[in-house]
Formats: sequence, structure tokens, C-alpha cells
Amino acid sequence: MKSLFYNGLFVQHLAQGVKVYFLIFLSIGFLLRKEDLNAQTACPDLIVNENFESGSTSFTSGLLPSCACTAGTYCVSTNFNLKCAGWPNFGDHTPTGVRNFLLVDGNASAATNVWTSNVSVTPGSPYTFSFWVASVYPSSQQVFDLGMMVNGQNVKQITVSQVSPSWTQYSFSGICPYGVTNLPLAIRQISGGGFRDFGLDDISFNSCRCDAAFNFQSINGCGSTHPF
Ligand SMILES: [Ca+2]
Ligand SMILES: [Ca+2]
Repeated sequence: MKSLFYNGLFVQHLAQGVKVYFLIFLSIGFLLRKEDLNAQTACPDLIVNENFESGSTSFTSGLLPSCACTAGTYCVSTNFNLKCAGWPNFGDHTPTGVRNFLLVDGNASAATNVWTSNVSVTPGSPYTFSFWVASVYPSSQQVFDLGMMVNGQNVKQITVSQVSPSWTQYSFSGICPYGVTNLPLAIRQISGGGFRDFGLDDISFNSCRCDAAFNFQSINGCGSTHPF
């Protein structure tokens, strides 16, 4: 009986210990989750004029600035049909403000960076690069590829194919290369052609864990090869 009592006492203490450790585990989990949520709320966009509310400022382009209906040009305005009369009546993605977006009549003959900018980054930190695209023409007339360029590399290539103009978001998550404090970014028209006509809006680059299903990818050859 004595032996069983000791065993019973031991089991009781063991159960209490497991309970304590379980509560500590839950508390740590809660604190970590709280930190994630705090990071999520304090997640500033590092792109200046990301919604084109300030017009044709804070970015460069391999296309020429012009609101005429001419291939190889871009225009910051509020509706597709303000660049080309034959383009659809379609407005910007940002829900507030001036409601500008970048209207692109792509390069008819060559690949071109249609939007470029630079961001200051912390080496080794995670980041997410994203933007919204709407196609001028339906997929029966144009299907084309855009590249997400980070530090001169095409980190993600997307195919734009829409039945009708529809704002669609694309994103890429990665790790800032070690030794790099300034990252050149670009959205690149991968090939030339008459049907490379689209809108861009709400471009974002931030260094926070904003996505619960965050899937880090390394940049080959210029950064960490160890995903988080
Ligand atoms: Ca906008
Ligand atoms: Ca065109």
C-alpha cells in the first residue's frame, strides 16, 4: 500500500508538472502569436507613392511618359479609356483618394521594366513584394507574362490572362540578401508585343510576416540559402 501511495503521489505530482508545463507552453504560444499580430499591424509599405495618388513620381520606367494612345508609353490616370478611347471603362484598385493607377501601353517589340523603384532593407530580414494587375484586353486577345524583379533577378514570373479587366494580386515572399541594404525592384514586361496593355496599382513591399501561410524562398546566388 505504501508503495502504491508513493506511486500515486508521484503520478499526482507528475500530472501537476505536466499541467504547469502545458500552461507555460500555452502562454509562450500566446505571446508569440501576440507578437505576430503586433508585427502585422505595424507593417508599413516601403514603396513611396505605391497607389499612384501622387501621380508620376517616386518611380522610373523603361517606357515613355505619355497619356496618348501610343505603344511603349505609360500614363498615371483614373480610367483605362483616358489613355485609349477604345479601352474599356475601368478604374483604379485603391478604394480611396484620387484613384489614380498606372496605365501601361506596353513596348511593342522588346522586354521592358515598366515600373522600377528602390527600397531600403535590413539584410537577412523577410519581405513580401506584391502588386495588383488588370488586363485591358480579354484573354482571347492578349495573354502575356510579367516578371517580379528583385535585385536584378526575376524572382517570380506571372501570366496575365483575364476574361475581362479584373484587379488581381500577385505576391512573392523571400529573404533580403545578406550584405544588401538597398534593393532595386521592378515589374517587367517579359516580351514585346502589341497586346501588352494593362493597369498596375497598390504596389507593396514590406518586411513583416503579414501572411499567416508565409512561405519563405531564398534568392539563388545572392542571399541566404536557408529558408526560415
Ligand atoms: Ca490607385
Ligand atoms: Ca498596346
